[in-house]
Amino acid sequence: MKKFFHVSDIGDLDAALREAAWVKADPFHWKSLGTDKTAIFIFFNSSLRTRLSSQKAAMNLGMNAIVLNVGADSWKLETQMGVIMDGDKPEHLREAIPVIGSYCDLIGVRSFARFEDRDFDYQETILNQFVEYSGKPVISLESATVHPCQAFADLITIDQYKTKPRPKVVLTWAPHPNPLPQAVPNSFAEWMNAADVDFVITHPEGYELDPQFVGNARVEYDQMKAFEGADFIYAKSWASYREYGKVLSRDRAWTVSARQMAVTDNAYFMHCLPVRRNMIVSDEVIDSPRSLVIPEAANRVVSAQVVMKRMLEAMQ
Ligand code: AN0
Ligand code: CP
Repeated sequence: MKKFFHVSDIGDLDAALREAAWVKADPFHWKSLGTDKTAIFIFFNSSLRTRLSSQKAAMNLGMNAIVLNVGADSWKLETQMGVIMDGDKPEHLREAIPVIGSYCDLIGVRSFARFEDRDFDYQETILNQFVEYSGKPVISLESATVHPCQAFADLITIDQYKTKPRPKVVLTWAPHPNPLPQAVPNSFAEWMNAADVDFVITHPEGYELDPQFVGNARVEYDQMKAFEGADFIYAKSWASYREYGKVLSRDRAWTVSARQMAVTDNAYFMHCLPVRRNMIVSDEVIDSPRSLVIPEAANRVVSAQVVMKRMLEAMQ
């Protein structure tokens, strides 16, 4: 595996889920795989789970893990090609990437959508430069359009808690004061479309995701209707794709509460975190025994470890 962006990069999902169960049961089994290998994790944006779970997964595999917060710990990096560098950024990605590549065996990068130019974001301009110039395998730790380590952890969680062979899974938009990236819902949709689940997406008009991620999923604009009989509710806020980067609604009727959960089939509640309580989800729902947010976050170590394990195996 030279890069991990999309569900197609992991291959057969049943095999990936079997491997995840094995990694979860015996995390230190592959401790010698990473001996004398180094992972570097580059963060252009804040993180709690991704940086800690990536480091933990690398350590479980016996690797050395180095984290760099761009700007805070390093020079500010210019990312646009062909610019006159007379501003506040002393170094260009074009040099920084091969330098980083020369110090490690695999690279993880967090670089959120900027919402300035949809094409720049949707072409994954930054991450693709890492792929092109580092010479090392690259993992998206949430890039402009995808968050595959999250979606894989979400699938592992659903697989772990499902009580039906084909559960109903609903992705619902929820309100938030700020415009948030589409990476989490894009990847969740991509992975659910590839998995054996009955998948429904619900959001207000104007929040349609990029069709390449929606695929054949059912889109239902009536949130209560979408929730009927659901086994898993996955909440997330995102900014508009059509009116790129805009917040079109802050309607708190979309906040997931006991009212909507009542029409589900006693559904589990999921969210990738960080979550704003009583904006995305009511205290009552997130604090209920049906909330999976903590085990879901714990599975981030498992998904990251399966991905890095496969990358290390390919180097042998
Ligand atoms: C980010 C997002 O919505 O993409 C990270 C989520 C994992 N969330 C925030 O910026 C609050
Ligand atoms: N879910 C997730 O990626 O969280 P962080 O932004 O804290 O890494």
